[in-house]
Amino acid sequence: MRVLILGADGYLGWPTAMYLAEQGHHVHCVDSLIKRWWEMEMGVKPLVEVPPLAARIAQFNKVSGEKLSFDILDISTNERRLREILAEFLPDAIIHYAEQPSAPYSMSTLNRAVETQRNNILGTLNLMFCVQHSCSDVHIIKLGTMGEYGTPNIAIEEGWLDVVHEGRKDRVLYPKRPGSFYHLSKVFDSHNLEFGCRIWGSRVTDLNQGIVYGTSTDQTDKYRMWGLDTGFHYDSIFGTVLNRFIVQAACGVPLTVYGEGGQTRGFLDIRDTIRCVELALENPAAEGEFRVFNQFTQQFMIEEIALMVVDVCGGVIDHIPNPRVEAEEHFYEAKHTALLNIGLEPHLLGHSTIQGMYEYVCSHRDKIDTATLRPGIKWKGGGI
Ligand code: USQ
Repeated sequence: MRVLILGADGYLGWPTAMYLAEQGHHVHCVDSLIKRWWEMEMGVKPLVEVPPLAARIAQFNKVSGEKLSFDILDISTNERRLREILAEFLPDAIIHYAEQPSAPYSMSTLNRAVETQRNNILGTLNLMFCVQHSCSDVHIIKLGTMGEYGTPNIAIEEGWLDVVHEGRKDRVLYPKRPGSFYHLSKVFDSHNLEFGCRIWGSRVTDLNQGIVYGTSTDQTDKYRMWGLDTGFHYDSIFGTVLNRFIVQAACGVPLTVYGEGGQTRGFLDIRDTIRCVELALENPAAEGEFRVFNQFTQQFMIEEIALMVVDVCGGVIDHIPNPRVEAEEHFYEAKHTALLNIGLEPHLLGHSTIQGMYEYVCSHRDKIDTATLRPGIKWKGGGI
């Protein structure tokens, strides 16, 4: 298939590009490189330095014999060039990762809340219109988030809810109660995309992904010696919780459980992210279908995650005051059968995965900037 990956320079985009190229797909990468600017703005870096996108694509093409192509492009501001790329490349599917991914970043100041929503919502809206104009039959695979649902006191369905109200039935988008301006941006995206399906007949799969962990995929392992790792964040802005706990254990500082640690979330291995996207690619949404998959494999409380890390890597847990506003003890039961039904075989979290991540992190221990580990951004009291 001809696959366009938006956000190909990121933690998920880069290993997805390498994987799909190795499966024989014709992959074109697009990225604005703005995440690198946000990292500089916040004073954080991935654990292992990530070469410029052009350099790593050239290196991958050289050592793998595959042929990734790329464009540097901001889809949220340059819809004209996006339209040209669609017309030139004629994709069968578009994988859209090109969004600001951090909840704390979006909660830090007014400008960053605006930047998050501008980048994410306008990027998706531009994509929808350009697809409609240039290749309306293309399948859009969009990275959403489980955080769109929040933590309701009823079971979470996969995107849609059947309701009976005053004796009448309907099927509605599952109610959303997101926990940050970042998560809100994804809610807006979902509504815009569903509207596009309903009005224009677009084909969309919205992957409501849980918290991703992992340092490695088959391709990053295979090509590591050529500097083709993915950008692994452990800081309090872009690092996700399990990745952070492993880094904290590796450098001997306490694991920062926010508040009680009873927050329950869906989790998945980075290798499963890539497989889920591939499954969506192989099983496209129908014309006019807004299809939602809840993309995670296991649910855990944050305290459980911390205890698992301590069990494998050692270390101590510090319950620090929660900088976020979120329920610390709550009901959580999220459905996630759709991807299993089309062939997902999950990598479940256990001793060997944590051990593997720990060894990878320890081999780069000298690069850890411990000053970026403690959270500095509070949900209440953000600046202008
Ligand atoms: N947490 C801690 N200690 C830490 C970091 C986080 O206790 O040091 C807690 C948070 O309070 C939260 C949970 O762990 O309850 C998850 O935090 P996170 O930073 O790992 O994840 P989150 O901010 O929800 O966002 C991440 C990704 C985002 C993605 C989302 C999936 O950054 O792009 O959309 O996970 S989900 O959480 O399912 O919405």
